[in-house]
Amino acid sequence: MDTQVAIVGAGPAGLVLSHLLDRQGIDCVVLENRSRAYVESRIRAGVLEHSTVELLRALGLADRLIRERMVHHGLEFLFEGTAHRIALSELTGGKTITIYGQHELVKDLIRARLDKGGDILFEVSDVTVGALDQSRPTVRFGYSGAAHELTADFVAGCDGFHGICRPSIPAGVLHSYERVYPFSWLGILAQAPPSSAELIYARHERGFALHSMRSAEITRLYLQVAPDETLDDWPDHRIWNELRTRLARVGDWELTTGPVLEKGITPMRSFVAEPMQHRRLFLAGDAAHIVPATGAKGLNLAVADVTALAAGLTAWYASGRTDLLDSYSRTCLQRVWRVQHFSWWMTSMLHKLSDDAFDERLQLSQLRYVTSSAAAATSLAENYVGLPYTFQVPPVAVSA
Ligand code: RFL
Ligand code: PHB
Repeated sequence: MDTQVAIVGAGPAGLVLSHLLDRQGIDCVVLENRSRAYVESRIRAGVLEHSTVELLRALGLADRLIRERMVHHGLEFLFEGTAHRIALSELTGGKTITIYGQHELVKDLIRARLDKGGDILFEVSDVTVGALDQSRPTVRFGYSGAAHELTADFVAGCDGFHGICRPSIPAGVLHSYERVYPFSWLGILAQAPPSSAELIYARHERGFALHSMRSAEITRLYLQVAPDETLDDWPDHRIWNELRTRLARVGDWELTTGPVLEKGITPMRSFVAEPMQHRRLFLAGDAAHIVPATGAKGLNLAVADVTALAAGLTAWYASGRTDLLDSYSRTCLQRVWRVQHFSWWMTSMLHKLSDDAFDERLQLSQLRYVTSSAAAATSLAENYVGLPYTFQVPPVAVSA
């Protein structure tokens, strides 16, 4: 088997990259070790930045998203029993955020790719990448009971944090920067109408809570829990009681409840591997970096990475230019570290970090500041809706 770009991983990074390359007439094959049903039902992100939506729209991939999404113009911070609104759109010249489940987006991206005759191989096994310093690197894998070898000009490692691409890079090349937080998120999806029109980020003395949603009938809720806790420690009634406590506010407000459709626990971690390239292997998305979910940035950052990568590959195939590929890692890491800082900052401001009263006073002071100063609120808002791309975007406008 032979292609131009071998893409490992059919998450948002790999799938968006496959569409960007297709738009440029560049061949690619996507290899995914899970089944299509599994990746299409994996519940994860919900918040899409303004530029993520604009890119999907320009690629002609946003029809269902535009029909079914929820557009939000603001969010709330809840602390000391009082909610404070951040007017995201007013503070960012009209930008909005979009609520649309990551698994719905993944479904749209897969369907559109297959409809165009694109190659996505699901349930591949034992993927290994090799010959990275040759002009034609190889990806070996098992598929339908047989061993295969795919040769390509480039390999895109879009296989997430636990993938094989990053560990294939020889020892000593990468530097990792990491912070593991002393808490996790327990997330539930509930058959219950949202209790509020907007997202609520709550700082409470018992720990962080987040009210989000997926539709007019489905709520998505999160609780800060201890890192060693399991789902067995959290029967549904305990989850609802804790959410009710942490989301309580002065005045009239009630938490809507309903059957829990899904629950899971996610550790909170910040991680960056530098550089994001080794020879002909380019890392993108969670394969290269992880952010704690408090900033709602991971998927958006994955899309930004592959947009920069597609620009580099487009220039290389069009004219042999190597400058954009050579600067890929440097270009991406600027945004990666901005987003790392924002996500760490949101996490530190909102979670119970310790029993130390000094930490608590600092958090409350910061929350009062961002909810009362126009300058501080604007800084938060422009990061939350997503800063504009500072790099070249390959031509994607729908013209034909
Ligand atoms: P993914 O989505 O992990 O996709 C990687 C794909 O690679 C496959 N894979 C392999 N395939 C072949 N061979 C191998 N050896 C392989 N190993 C792995 C995997 O099966 C998978 O299909 O990475 P990608 O594409 O970089 O996308 C990143 C995002 O998924 C992630 O950053 C977000 O989900 C993070 N995130 C959020 N991001 C946002 O932008 N907004 C949000 O609101 C938001 N909320 C969240 C989140 C993540 C969460 N969890 C569960 C981690 C909320 C939560 C709770
Ligand atoms: C979500 O809706 O899943 C969500 C919203 C905001 C976050 C993280 C996750 O910060």
